[in-house]
Amino acid sequence: MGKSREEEHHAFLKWLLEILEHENIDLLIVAGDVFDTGTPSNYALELYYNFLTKLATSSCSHVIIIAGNHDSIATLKAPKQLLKALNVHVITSGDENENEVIEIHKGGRLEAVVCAVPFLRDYVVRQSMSGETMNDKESALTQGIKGHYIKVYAEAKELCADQDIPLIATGHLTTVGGRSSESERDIYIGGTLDIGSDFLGKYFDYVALGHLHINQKIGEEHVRYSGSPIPLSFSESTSKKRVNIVEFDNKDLSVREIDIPLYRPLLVIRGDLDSILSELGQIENKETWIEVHLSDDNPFYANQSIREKSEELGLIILAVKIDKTEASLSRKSLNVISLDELNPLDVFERRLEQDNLEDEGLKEALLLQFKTVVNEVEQS
Ligand SMILES: [Mn+2]
Repeated sequence: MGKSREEEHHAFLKWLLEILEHENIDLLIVAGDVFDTGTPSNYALELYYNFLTKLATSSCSHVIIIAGNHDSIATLKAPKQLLKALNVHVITSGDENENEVIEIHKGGRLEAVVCAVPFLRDYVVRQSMSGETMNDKESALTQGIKGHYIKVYAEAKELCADQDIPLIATGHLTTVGGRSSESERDIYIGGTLDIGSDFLGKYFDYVALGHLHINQKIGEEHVRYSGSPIPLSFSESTSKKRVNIVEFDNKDLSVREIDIPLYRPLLVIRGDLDSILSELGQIENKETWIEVHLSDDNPFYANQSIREKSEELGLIILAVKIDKTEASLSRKSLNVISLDELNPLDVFERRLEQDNLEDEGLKEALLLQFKTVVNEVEQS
């Protein structure tokens, strides 16, 4: 929506450094989607490197960063060797040439082994599809990903030998039972993953997951998403952002969720014109970013009044959306408010709608094709 999140990123990383010091953290895991785009801006790159440099001189002596579906492999990979000198392990693709099994030493002793599995792209999944332990009913995708985890688990197990140390895994995927916030992208096209805590949880003592934006545990205490550090859409405006602090006493685990201070609130308000105007009048924090969901008989007039009122009050409204039922009634007067609110898939769906296609199968095939193309563009 044309707004920078730079201040929020700064505030979060500053807070995170303090927490890492204060809690005496040995290992920081970042479970993917370091950047939102394959070509991050200069300020974002600078922030990333500055943060890692500061970490190198802190008490947190190990960092593991995996690539998510939004990250460009090339961008993360370029400084990989350099960062390794700072004890920062960056795992980008998980292909045959990349070692994902990382030993965590402290005071000369092996303290833990991490299977740092990144978002597995199609070509990597295909490499592990010949897994022998799978049953025929599972999709090839699920089989490939499970096969990959079993392979790294076996490697890690060998490193542990008979030592009683924690085995940790990472992952960047949607697991069965995970709650999404509607702003995450479908990452595997044309296939639903059948991977849950029963699978991941049985191999590993802790599983640090990324991709879903909501902090949550999946089925078991030791399979968790950290969630995103800042709300990434208005649908996340009421969910608390957190980091997970995981403590091991040999293999005994305890997890604490720590709230990340909210630098800039997001707020969704709903209703007709009168109720929205009165709610706007009560907003105290002028830094709040606001999204309005309008249900009003005269949305065009209401939209204008809301914009004028917010200007008068010095408030920042990022979007006024017409509630769906109202939208269909008033399609002629106010079709789409702003292209900023739509993602490419929304635009394509709207275009499809105009054609009134009767063949549902054709419609689905077109959608699937479109998603595949978008995915290819985003991953290139
Ligand atoms: Mn992701």
